[in-house]
Amino acid sequence: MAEYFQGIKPIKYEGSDTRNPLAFKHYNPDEVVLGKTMAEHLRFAVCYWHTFKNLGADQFGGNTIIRNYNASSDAMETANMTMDAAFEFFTKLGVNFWCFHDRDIAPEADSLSETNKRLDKLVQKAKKLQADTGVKLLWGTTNAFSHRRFMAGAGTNPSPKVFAYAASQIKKAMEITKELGGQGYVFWGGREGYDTLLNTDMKKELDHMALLLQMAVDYKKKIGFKGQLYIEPKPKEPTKHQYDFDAGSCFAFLQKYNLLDHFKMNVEANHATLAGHDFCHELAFCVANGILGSVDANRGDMLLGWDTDQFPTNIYEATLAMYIILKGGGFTTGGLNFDAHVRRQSIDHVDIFYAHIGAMDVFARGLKSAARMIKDKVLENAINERYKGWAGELGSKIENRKVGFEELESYIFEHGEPELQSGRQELLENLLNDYI
Ligand code: XLS
Ligand code: NI
Ligand code: NI
Repeated sequence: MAEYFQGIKPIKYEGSDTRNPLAFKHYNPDEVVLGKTMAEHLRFAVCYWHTFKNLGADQFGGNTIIRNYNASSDAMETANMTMDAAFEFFTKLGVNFWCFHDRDIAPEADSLSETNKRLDKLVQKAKKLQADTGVKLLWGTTNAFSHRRFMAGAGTNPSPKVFAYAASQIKKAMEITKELGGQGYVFWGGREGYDTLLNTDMKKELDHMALLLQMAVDYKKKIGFKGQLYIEPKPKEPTKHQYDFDAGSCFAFLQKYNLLDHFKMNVEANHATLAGHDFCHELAFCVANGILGSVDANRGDMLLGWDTDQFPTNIYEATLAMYIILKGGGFTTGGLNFDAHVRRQSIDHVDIFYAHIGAMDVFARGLKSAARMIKDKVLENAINERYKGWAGELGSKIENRKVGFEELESYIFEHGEPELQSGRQELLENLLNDYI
């Protein structure tokens, strides 16, 4: 088989003193941290769409990146070469998982049935490559947002015929995800929102979006797909407003439509910031409500207000994120998927290696620091101390609904002003920095 990433050998852990830019300084897959290996904790995945299909185009200019696996004028041949290159990359990088949209791996044909036949060919190829390399599928998904038929949404489209098309695509994408042993399936509603309220029946659209998800749940049961379903919140872009705005609005939506038992969240760092939150807020909200599933690990740029999908580099944020994830019980079906692409000027194939190595090292450092914080109970002790009143007599009476407004009023009449305590934010910030 052709070698696409020539001159690059499998990436190894060499420790923090190495000067080799093509080695891990912190990610040591077999090193045990809190009872599990780093590979088991972090469950890194490479995404197909950005890493192999992104060629540097932006709103103002076309492709800048030329790939040797993208060289054929025949779309199916290109698809085959791209997949060979992808598995060579996964193997050389040493990740255990990948993620893809149906349309990433096989080009559309003139009809859905022809498109599905093309897809089947690439799925068989992926199945073989997975078996040969041991790389597994973290999650699959469908692209129901790029083609012009989806310009007004998929499940929220004003036309039932487009709804039917989206349903057919999801049906097939769930089948192939099952065929490839996928551990999850993601719904990202790129165009499930609106561009203007002037042409939008919001109630109808929300009801229809729920119907599409309910049908997906039914079909999942029917085919016996055991993977976890995820919703990936994002507040906007490409729409002005996306209904899956953030984890909080998805949580409310799932409850309203009786879908909560079937879905967890796939939290993307850059989407959190677009929603006016931060990555850790979204993670903490999900942990607090038992809906954390998986993570799209990337970052935005403070000065650019869109989904720039850059590789994560912030050790501080990765430490707190890993702390929240570990305290939430860690990943089960999910993992850290690098939904990120190299910058437009990073045109060499070595750049996608640097990007992933750096990002993996950032989360490996985050994991190790978070594990030490957990062992030392730094935040845990401070939080327990802060809430300790709730373990006392008054607190437990309130929590167990033994008292109401009248009893609480009498209590205050009798005991007077509550005593106050410091929030200790600066001390805790200093302590966190000590662990990084
Ligand atoms: C786009 C999303 C997308 C999903 C998968 O902003 O992040 O890439 O992860 O459809
Ligand atoms: Ni994403
Ligand atoms: Ni995104």
